[in-house]
Amino acid sequence: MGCSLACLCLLGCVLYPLAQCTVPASEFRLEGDYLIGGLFEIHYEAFPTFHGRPQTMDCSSKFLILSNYRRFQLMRFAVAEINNSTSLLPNVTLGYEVFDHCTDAQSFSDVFKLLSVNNVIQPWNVPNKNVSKVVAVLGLFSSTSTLTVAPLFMSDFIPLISYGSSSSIFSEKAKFPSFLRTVHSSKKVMEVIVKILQYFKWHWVAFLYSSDDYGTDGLKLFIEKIKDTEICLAYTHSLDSSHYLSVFNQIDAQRINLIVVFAPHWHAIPLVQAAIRHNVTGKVWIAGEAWSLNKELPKEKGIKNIGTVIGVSQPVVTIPGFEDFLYSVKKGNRCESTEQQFCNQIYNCSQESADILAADPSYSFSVYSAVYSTAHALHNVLNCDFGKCDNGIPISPPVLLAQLKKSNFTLLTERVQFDENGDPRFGSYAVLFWNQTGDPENFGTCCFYPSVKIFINDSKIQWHSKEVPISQCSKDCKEGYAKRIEGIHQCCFKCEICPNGTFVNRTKDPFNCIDCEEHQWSAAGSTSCLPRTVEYVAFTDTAAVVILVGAGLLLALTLAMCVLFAINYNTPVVRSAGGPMCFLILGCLSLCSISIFFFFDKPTVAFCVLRFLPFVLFYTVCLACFVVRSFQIVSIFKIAAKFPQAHSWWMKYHGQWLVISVTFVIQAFLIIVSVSSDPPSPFRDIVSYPDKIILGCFMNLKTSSVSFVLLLLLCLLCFIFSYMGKDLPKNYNEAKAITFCLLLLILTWIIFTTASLLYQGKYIHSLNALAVLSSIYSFLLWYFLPKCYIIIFQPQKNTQKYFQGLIQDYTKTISQ
Ligand SMILES: *[C@@H]1O[C@H](CO)[C@@H](O)[C@H](O)[C@H]1NC(C)=O
Ligand SMILES: *[C@@H]1O[C@H](CO)[C@@H](O)[C@H](O)[C@H]1NC(C)=O
Ligand SMILES: *[C@@H]1O[C@H](CO)[C@@H](O)[C@H](O)[C@H]1NC(C)=O
Ligand SMILES: *[C@@H]1O[C@H](CO)[C@@H](O)[C@H](O)[C@H]1NC(C)=O
Ligand SMILES: *[C@@H]1O[C@H](CO)[C@@H](O)[C@H](O)[C@H]1NC(C)=O
Ligand SMILES: *[C@@H]1O[C@H](CO)[C@@H](O)[C@H](O)[C@H]1NC(C)=O
Ligand SMILES: *[C@@H]1O[C@H](CO)[C@@H](O)[C@H](O)[C@H]1NC(C)=O
Ligand SMILES: *[C@@H]1O[C@H](CO)[C@@H](O)[C@H](O)[C@H]1NC(C)=O
Ligand SMILES: *[C@@H]1O[C@H](CO)[C@@H](O)[C@H](O)[C@H]1NC(C)=O
Ligand SMILES: *[C@@H]1O[C@H](CO)[C@@H](O)[C@H](O)[C@H]1NC(C)=O
Ligand SMILES: CC(=O)N[C@H]1CO[C@H](CO)[C@@H](O)[C@@H]1O
Repeated sequence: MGCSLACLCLLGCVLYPLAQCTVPASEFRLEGDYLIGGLFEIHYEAFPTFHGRPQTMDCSSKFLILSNYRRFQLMRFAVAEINNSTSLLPNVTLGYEVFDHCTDAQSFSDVFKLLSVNNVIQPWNVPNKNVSKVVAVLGLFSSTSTLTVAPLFMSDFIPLISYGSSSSIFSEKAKFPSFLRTVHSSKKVMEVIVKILQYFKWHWVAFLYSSDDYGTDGLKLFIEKIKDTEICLAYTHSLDSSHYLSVFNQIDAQRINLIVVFAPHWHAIPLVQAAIRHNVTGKVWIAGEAWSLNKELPKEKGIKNIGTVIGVSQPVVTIPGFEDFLYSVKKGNRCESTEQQFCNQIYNCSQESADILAADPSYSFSVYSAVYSTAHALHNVLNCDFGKCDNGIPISPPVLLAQLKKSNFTLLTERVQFDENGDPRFGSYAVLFWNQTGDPENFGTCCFYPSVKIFINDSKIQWHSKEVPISQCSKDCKEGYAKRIEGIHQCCFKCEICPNGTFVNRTKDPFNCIDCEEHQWSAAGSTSCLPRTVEYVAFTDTAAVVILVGAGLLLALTLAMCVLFAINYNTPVVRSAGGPMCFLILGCLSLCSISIFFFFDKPTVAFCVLRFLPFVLFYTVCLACFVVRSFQIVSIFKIAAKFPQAHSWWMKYHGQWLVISVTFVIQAFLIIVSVSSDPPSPFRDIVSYPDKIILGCFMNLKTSSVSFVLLLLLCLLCFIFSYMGKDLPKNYNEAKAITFCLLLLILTWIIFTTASLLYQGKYIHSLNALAVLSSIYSFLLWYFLPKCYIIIFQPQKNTQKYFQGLIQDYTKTISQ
């Protein structure tokens, strides 16, 4: 019986009309034309216990959070200031109705009180429905509490202005249409934290969070923000259990030096105290704004051992007049007796004003601006102008909400505005550390508008390790080394040197060695590619000049020989040398030399064609001439005697010219076919030297090989006929000279081929030109020059008689 009575009593406290709660002197209430509802977690049950039956919350017995009480006083101060003001809401008194909301999900009496009119909660569609005097509600601090009560206000579009719930979910206007806040979303805070981590190059990070909506949202956002950065989340753990030792052990085992603690202070403080107790040393702690401005923790004994604490917070704003207000309020304060209060509007006022002032000052401006936003919106709805308002008109919540969203006024130094999600479009963050004296000291700021920018001056900061601590899984690679990931984290890697021909750009992609482009090269371990030098032999090069002079001399020599031969055309030496054929050979040799001029400078298609075409074509003719010459010599002395018919046929049909012409036509045809099917083309040799590109010509050996086979065939025939005539009379023994020339020719090309196998530099093309030149010279010097010598210096040997004598000698030896 007693029990059920007690239960009824408690229930009554929740639901019963709350007449006896109106105690005028209470801090929690102020009568006014319009009321602002307030929900403050002055007391808080951080670790709820299990109840076997329904119970009302008696908040005053819970853990007192002085910083929240300070915020509550700040709201009262703001309202008093607005009431005092003659420009803002003139002749309108603003009141408030505040409740202590000390649990996340168990206390709703305060919410119902705010929603009800005359202690009745009215359905939406009642006609002439009585409008509540509560125009907007300020609250709450914790994201979880806000999440549980917000839907009740959202259904009627009653503006709910939070000064502390930063969970990102509240930006979703589809779910929270009448929610606004004067604190930045955790999204922004995470951005700041990640910027700090990046600034100090801390890449190996532990993230400890509270398992409530604030912490889990923070974790989600953190993972999202570090996705495209070099930061690795090495370890995460929620803080609801108190097995801190195992958490610290794991963090130590993974050699993590950086711990982000994203939790309300009632979770963070026990953690840090445990860290001190368990001798955790040498860490960098990143404090979210929920505990970075805590007053007691930085003064705790042994806090310096745990390392350096860095925090983010809204800048501490001194609200002018607040201190005086607090002292004046507390001086005249009589502590009301408990019986007179409505539940959860009790505060055991044993605290001194100084203690309250010294409490964590964070979120001051949030509370202050929230009250002022409401006042300004009300001001606009009531058409306040020239010192008076349309006083007394009922305010419909959606109208006020619309004005709230349009807020645009200056408060202290900030211009207060909201973005389309009801998030603040003002304010900044301060980056601070806990200094030697246990005070938070700023060393950076972070601006949000138009984009997140961080300014850090770390010269002030005193690190526990004297220099900037590092938190990395693997040491950063040296320049030119690429990271090879080991395991699942991109922060753990081996360093591998990038081989030559590749480079690594650590800012762009530290994991891959990227191949240099074709026209570039790099040594092993490079960070960029260097352009290759393009090499070719210019006309001005010494080698080119020497060879070109040689070619010029050759032409002059050929011309001189032609003239000499023409003058002595009818002498036996010239006739034995071939007579008219001499001029053909000399002509062809000079035409061959055209090729030489195209082995220099940058090759073009024309150059490549001309390098090869004149030489092959006209050298074929030369060789054909020599074949014919040596054949004729042999045939005169050997075949004519045995096969007189064949000889006369040969003479009759000008067999020699026929052979030469046919060879010429065949070679010309072969060359035309090969050039037209796949013309020789300029070619950049990028293989032979890593740092050079050699310009040359590419010749398709498949199609042009027939031409060369023909040349070889002619050489071979030449050899055969020369060999057959090796014992002929001395003056007619051109065969020996031809053989020598051929040997020289073959030797030249063997030397060239060997050289080109060993050396691929730019001078290989000069060598090629030299080989061509030498091929031409070999005939000129060893075949024609001796004849010139005889013509000029031994005219006695250049007589019919002398020749006949030799032939007679020969016939004698044969017949012997
Ligand atoms: C309100 O005005 C009175 C008298 O002008 C002054 O004493 C009081 O400090 C003011 N209160 C605030 C909060 O400004
Ligand atoms: C102030 O409001 C009251 C009623 O709320 C009204 O009687 C009084 O005339 C108003 N004073 C001015 C200056 O508007
Ligand atoms: C509004 O309040 C008055 C008394 O304050 C009451 O008589 C009336 O019934 C209420 N209207 C509604 C719709 O609840
Ligand atoms: C911490 O260190 C102190 C002395 O440095 C030692 O007395 C204490 O036992 C240590 N505590 C733990 C939990 O290791
Ligand atoms: C207020 O708190 C003090 C100690 O902090 C305690 O002794 C006192 O009983 C409390 N009073 C009430 C009414 O709870
Ligand atoms: C806010 O007010 C200022 C000054 O009154 C004005 O310049 C600015 O355009 C306003 N901004 C918006 C978004 O209305
Ligand atoms: C710590 O910071 C406070 C406030 O920023 C400053 O007044 C104090 O001089 C600093 N202490 C040291 C040792 O730098
Ligand atoms: C950083 O702060 C130091 C003093 O703490 C000051 O001397 C220095 O000029 C500052 N550097 C910048 C870039 O602001
Ligand atoms: C580049 O590396 C390859 C393979 O290791 C090696 O054969 C070559 O000599 C190197 N070139 C240079 C220029 O170091
Ligand atoms: C690396 O990449 C970045 C971004 O693309 C570029 O700005 C930088 O110049 C590159 N560094 C080198 C050495 O190529
Ligand atoms: C002008 C006016 O009404 N000022 C009142 C504002 O509210 C405070 C109480 O918080 C009163 O003391 C002022 O008289």
